[in-house]
Amino acid sequence: MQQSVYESPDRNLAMELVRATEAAAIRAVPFIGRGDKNAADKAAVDAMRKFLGTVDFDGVVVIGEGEKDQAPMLFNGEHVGTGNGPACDIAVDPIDGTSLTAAGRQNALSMIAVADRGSMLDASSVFYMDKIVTGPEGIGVVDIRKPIGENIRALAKAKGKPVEQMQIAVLDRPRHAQLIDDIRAAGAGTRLLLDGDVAGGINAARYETRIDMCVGTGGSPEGVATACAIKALGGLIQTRLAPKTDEERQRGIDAGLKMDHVYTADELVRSENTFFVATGVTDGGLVEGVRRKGPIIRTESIVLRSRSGTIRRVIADHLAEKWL
Ligand code: VTB
Ligand code: MG
Ligand code: MG
Repeated sequence: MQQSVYESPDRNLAMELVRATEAAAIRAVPFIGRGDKNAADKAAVDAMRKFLGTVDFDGVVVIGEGEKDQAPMLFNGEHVGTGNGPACDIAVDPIDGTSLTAAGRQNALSMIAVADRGSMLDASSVFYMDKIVTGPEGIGVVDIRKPIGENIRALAKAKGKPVEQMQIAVLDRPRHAQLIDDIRAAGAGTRLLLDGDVAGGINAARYETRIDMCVGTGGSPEGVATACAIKALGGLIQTRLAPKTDEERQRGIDAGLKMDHVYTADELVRSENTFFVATGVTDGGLVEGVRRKGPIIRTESIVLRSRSGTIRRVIADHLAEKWL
């Protein structure tokens, strides 16, 4: 990796980033359950852009989620931050789960991942990737090229628990019908996600959750963002690009991406200095959603930093009068 001419992003950046995801989550609240996912996304995108503009760093958006769904987004190549300070790559999803938000369902969150400039894989030309994510026990044990049943058995053994107790998170999509059958046939249980395989992946890697593995085909942006989090959590992530058409495949190849290649965490994000921050929009398995408590708006966020391996939960009480 090319060494940045600026200093590396340091620990303080995490606290600055959490302000941006908090703002995006708070601004999305009026749109929860209102049926308009683009309006929710736009409110979050605008808030995130505005808050990031005040942060002392020189960020460039490598992955601004939204293109696949033709939703409002921070654009790939867009510069964010004051321009003073560390040069960083950014993967951002102002709302992961805009449909969840619009419907008033659980598990919508706002997230941003940051790493040293030039370190994130720009997978934007291919919208989907196959992914497998586990905790540290999966390293050297699980392999995306192997059948799912084999992976589940191997991970169960490494974790020292019966296969029957294994819980596998999968996006609930028609494309996963066979995968879901195979998981159940192996004797494990599925935890079907309506959206949000970033939170699913993090929960697979986190210590003390009920999810053992997150698997299936999901968004490429979410894959790179998840890798930033996994580098802090110490788990396993493997992905393989999953173009839907020959044309998309060729676009990926032209952009320098390797098809049929298993991308590891280190290939998805080459930096050892990654940050991952998420704030709940609606209540979820990773973080609670925004809630109003009289004069206060309360947010819950998770802040991960790979250098230290720390996971922090940040509960913030914001004065409602300043926001409304
Ligand atoms: C997933 C999921 C996201 O997009 O990555 C996904 O984690 C996959 O695409 O929350 P499809 O929805 O087309 O299956 C989201 O659902 C939305 O960004
Ligand atoms: Mg989104
Ligand atoms: Mg998303």
